[in-house]
Amino acid sequence: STIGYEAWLRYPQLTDVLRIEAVSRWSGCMIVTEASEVIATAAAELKRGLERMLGVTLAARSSCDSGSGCIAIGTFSGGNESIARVFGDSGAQLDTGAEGFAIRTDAESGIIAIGAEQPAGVLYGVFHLLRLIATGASIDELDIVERPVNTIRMINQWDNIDGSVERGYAGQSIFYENNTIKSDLTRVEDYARLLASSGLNAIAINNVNVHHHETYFITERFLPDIARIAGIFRRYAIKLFLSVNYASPIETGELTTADPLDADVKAWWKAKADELYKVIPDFGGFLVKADSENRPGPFTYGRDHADGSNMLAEALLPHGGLVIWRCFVYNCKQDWRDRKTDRARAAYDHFKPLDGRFMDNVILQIKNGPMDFQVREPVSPLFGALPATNCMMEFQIAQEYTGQARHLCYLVPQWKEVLDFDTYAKGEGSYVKQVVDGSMFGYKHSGFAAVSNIGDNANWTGHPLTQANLYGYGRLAWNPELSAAAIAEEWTRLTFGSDEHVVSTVVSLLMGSWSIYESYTAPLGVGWMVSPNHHYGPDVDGYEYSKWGTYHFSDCKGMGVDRTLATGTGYAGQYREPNASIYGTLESCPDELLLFFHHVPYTHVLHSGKTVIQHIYDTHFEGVEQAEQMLRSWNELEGRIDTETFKLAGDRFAEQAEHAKEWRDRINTYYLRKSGISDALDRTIY
Ligand code: GCW
Repeated sequence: STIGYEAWLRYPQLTDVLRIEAVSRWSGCMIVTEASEVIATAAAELKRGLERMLGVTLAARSSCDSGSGCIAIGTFSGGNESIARVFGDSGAQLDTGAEGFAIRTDAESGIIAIGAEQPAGVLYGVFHLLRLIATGASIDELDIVERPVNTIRMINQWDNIDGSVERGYAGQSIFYENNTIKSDLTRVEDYARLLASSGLNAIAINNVNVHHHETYFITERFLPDIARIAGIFRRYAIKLFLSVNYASPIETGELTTADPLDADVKAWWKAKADELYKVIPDFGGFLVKADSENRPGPFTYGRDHADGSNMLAEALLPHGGLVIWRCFVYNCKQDWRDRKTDRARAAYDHFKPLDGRFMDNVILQIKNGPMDFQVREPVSPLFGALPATNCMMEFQIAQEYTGQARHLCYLVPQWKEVLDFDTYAKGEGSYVKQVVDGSMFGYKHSGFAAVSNIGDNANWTGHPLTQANLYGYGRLAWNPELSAAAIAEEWTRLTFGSDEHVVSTVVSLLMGSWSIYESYTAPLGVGWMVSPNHHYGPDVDGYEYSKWGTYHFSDCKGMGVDRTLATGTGYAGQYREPNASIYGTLESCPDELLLFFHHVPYTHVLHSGKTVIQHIYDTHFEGVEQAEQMLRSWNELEGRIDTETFKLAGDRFAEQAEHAKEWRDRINTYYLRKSGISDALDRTIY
């Protein structure tokens, strides 16, 4: 079936007669005069969406004599008379920017006009109008101006050429198989539609861990095929980026060094850039994971991240390309006996001293937290600490540590908390969202990136409801002010239609899911406790004596990581005041992050009034009950949504409820044994 495949672009036929009439009144024809690729895409999308919702054929005309009840799309200066009539000279003054749009219902001329400065804006405007219609909004009096808050709104694929997807939980790659680029790229095109419709405009199509074969993506061996992929995304106004291997000159056997200050290395990358832009003139640039988790980088040559990234940036500069350089740099061969080294500190310690040394076309991509996409982490202290360096956010949609595609964990509320975090970089009210949208420090380039959660599963994401994370990410990158609940509702209506019982149930399932997942997994911000390597399921000590810098330090008296300045690793001191003191002081540290910042006895009393140990027991029992409740709520929707989706999600909710028990029992038993303190409510702990 195509239901999951079409995701939020199903546009089911409207059923309410009045509603059909109200929309049909404006759907006499489509007026489109421009021939650009992206406008052609916009026209095709409008036609398809409206035809599906109304069950009629939408004729495309270059002008409309009847002059009434039509939708006109085009750029302000593109020669579409209807656009000119509705927006007049004001079009250019609407300040829609390079990617924004205006939509206006003009009663006088009987036209709904979607106008923009550039074709991309027209495409976003079309998707916006379709969204309004599909979610039941009136279109009789529209007067909308929208422009994206963030200029880079990017997806990172962690896909490998052998067809596997690193941290992918929804099947194999849609791009690659058997060490080649797929010949049939239909799914890539359908993916481009999903991305563009949620507002995204950039994609890096290969894993940041660039292995041997993928190193050749930037050579003639693969470039013709990469150009095909770029061509598909171009039609949806999405720019293509590639992850590159820092040691490419060596790996390809052409040079013996990758030293960024070496003249031959510089020349190699310059020639590479020239070659690339010949084939893909609008190529976005490079995404780089260097000196991180055993990937090569400038450290080998005694150079730093500024030397390394600037060398690549110089090669791309004449072509307008960007270098997106990741800050996920830490010692992954730590000795657990070494209590001084703190992985949480690493990104700040590496990059803060380099502020101001990066070229204008370099952007640092910083993970939302200092560790690695845990269910709960503080916000990375690098946000706000780099006034003279372009920065962007990295989120992970894939749910590597948050139940993968098997547990429901709607992450938009978590991302919102990160974006709304006050860094105090310029005094109170200096939010992370203003750092990454570039406005706080006047960055030249900035925005959002996130690791995708899609694969070749029929419904893209495995779990039918985690499509909401992909959609929500795009919407939030467009406008971080949208609320998590509003995005959830929008997604639900687009996906499941307007049955109010379905809408309210699905929205509350989504909205409750992050907190439920947190309750039965690692407590109070301490993180990890997952099975090593694959990261699914509980293993309290799985990472306790490992080299990865991921510890909870539980003993018979207490648990947690002392990251205070006074007695711990000093990580808390990387924040500006008052955050440094709030986190660094036991009394003021928020409960949910307590064990990230402090080592406390099990009998420590939280702000909630409970002891740490009782909190652990209570949340784990409650978390399981809530997971079971999710399954029951879902089951009440039987008959109200298609049977396939109903069954697929139902199976996942059942698995989640079962697996939550495994989490509960492992963690509760572990801490009962460690602490010797029994549950005040005397429930079963093994
Ligand atoms: O989250 C961790 C993952 C790795 C990943 C790495 C990174 C791509 O476990 O699989 O590698 O982060 O972000 O580079």
